[in-house]
Amino acid sequence: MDLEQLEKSALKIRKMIIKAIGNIGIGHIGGSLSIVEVLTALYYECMNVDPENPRLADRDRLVLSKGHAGPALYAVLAERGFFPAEMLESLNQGGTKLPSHCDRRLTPGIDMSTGSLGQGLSAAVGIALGCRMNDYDNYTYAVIGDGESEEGQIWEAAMAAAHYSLDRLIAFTDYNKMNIDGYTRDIMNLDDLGAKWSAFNWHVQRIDGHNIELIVEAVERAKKTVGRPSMIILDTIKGKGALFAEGKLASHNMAFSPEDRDAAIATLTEQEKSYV
Ligand SMILES: Cc1ncc(C[n+]2csc(CCOP(=O)(O)OP(=O)(O)O)c2C)c(N)n1
Ligand SMILES: [Mg+2]
Repeated sequence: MDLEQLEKSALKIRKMIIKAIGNIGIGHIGGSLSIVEVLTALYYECMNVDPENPRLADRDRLVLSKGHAGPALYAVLAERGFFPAEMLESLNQGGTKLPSHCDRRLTPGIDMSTGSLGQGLSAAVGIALGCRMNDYDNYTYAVIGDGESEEGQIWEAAMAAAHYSLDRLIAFTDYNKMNIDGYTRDIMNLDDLGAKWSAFNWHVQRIDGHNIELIVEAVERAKKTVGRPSMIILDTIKGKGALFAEGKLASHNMAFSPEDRDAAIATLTEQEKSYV
């Protein structure tokens, strides 16, 4: 897909997320909207997945370690044909296959259950090790939060991935500078995050996390890295693309009105029109 089409898809996915969360009036809108571009780049361009066969043994895998951003991944999976888009209307409601946090037993295309922060990267390390033992020619991706990076288990996983030279593990940090109720610099300063991952012997890149072209290029470089896992730090804005949420600490798990929902969707529809 060309870049313009990818960017247009990202706008559509933003609208789907706002609509799905807006349907119940509250949810993790901020951290969902900050990862739209990375998920679009991965599922439309970088990953080898088959929506008809979501459990193929040698597929690429993604662990959304910041599992509260499930709605973003659901929108992308729906758009890619893993399940009908109408299912998004059941988000986080009784009996749904789309709970607010990812559950691999319920949702086609979800590779790991997540939500207890800190654990997902360890799961991704185990998955990457298992795939290598099976001689699969695939990649394991993980998306972690910056607030999540304050968890000690992240750094145990970082050490293990380097120890086992997992060069088919490619992780992203959604560096939106915000935790649940404050800025990461105030809660637990991550300081020079890139230097930390480098010190753990990861290949490190840092890019604008809302630029799909840069994300695809960074993944290409990560795939060429031999003998070390890769960390791609994404500078992002929490709540990106929805006026009522963008750049706001309160966007973490936010209630918003149907009027705010409709205004945000209308703005995105206008932006879509600038694409053919
Ligand atoms: C082990 C654990 N502790 C606390 C929480 C509650 N919690 C949910 S989201 C969140 C904030 C995480 O911040 P970050 O990783 O930066 O997420 P983002 O900004 O991307 O939404 C917290 C503390 C949790 N889910 N798991
Ligand atoms: Mg954050």
